[in-house]
Amino acid sequence: MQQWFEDAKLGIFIHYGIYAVDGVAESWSFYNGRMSYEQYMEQLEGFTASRFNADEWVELIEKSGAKYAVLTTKHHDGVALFDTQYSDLNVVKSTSAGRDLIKEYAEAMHKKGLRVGMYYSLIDWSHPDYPSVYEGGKVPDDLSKVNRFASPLDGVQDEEKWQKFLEFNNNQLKEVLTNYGQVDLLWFDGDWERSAEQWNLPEFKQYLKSFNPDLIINSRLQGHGDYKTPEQGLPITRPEGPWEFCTTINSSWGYMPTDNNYKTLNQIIRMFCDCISMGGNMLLDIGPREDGTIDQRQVDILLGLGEWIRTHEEA
Ligand code: FUL
Repeated sequence: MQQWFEDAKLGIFIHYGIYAVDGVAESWSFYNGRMSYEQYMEQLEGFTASRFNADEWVELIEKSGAKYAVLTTKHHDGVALFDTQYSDLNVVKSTSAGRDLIKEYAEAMHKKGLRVGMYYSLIDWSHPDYPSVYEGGKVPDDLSKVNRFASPLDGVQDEEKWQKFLEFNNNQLKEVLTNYGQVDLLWFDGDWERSAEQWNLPEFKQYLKSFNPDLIINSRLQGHGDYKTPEQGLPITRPEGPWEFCTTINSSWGYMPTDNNYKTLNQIIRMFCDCISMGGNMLLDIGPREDGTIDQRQVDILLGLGEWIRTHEEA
């Protein structure tokens, strides 16, 4: 494990995407039938990033005391925040934002000397070659019939399509890992829908590391990652090996104005202490609004945590 990660203690997770337009759950809102896929995708029209300023984000990240950040380059909905030649479903081509937000983020992070993390969902519920929920271009009426978390998806998988989908992931990941300067960490998600064999592991991991041998990869890779990623709840006993605990500030990963279930600064500080005293890093999530601004309550938590860290570092 790279020393920088062991020393970091705090990272900021950022779930930014079209789901912030209506303030609904990232990807899951259509997957779970809360809204139709078509309705969900209408949010593309409302996504502007009109006040997105990567330097301001990074200044906040730095002030929080974090040494790295992880930004959603593409969630399970398949909408990329970067300029990808492999799908038009990206904010440059399909929203009025018309900008490569990952480029601006990476540049701003590099300028400040912070470590750059990229979240990438292995599953893509919009991709025609990904036969899960969106098989045949339609969300099935009865979602319970869809094999959601089991793997492999026997009978649903067309081998030729699957190979095409893996190639698509490889191509997009090459873009993420080579178009934006050094990427220090890759944060996968969604591995649960397929087996290690189907994700072509361990070759897939070797492929990723060929772009940067120092690249750190999280554990959501069917056991082939570099560190463990417990989510929303701190482990009771110290996990073996490097690990990182990810958590939301309220109860949502993305921007959800109706979610007022905010943790207090004291609760966040307490979680942070528990986490680092067991040798972990904390990856604290924020969910910016569609225009790129951040709710003041989230800003205040980050600033408060940073102040606490600085005071206690000196003590
Ligand atoms: C989960 C995802 O399904 C959530 O939407 C979120 O991105 C969280 C960090 O990981 O597995």
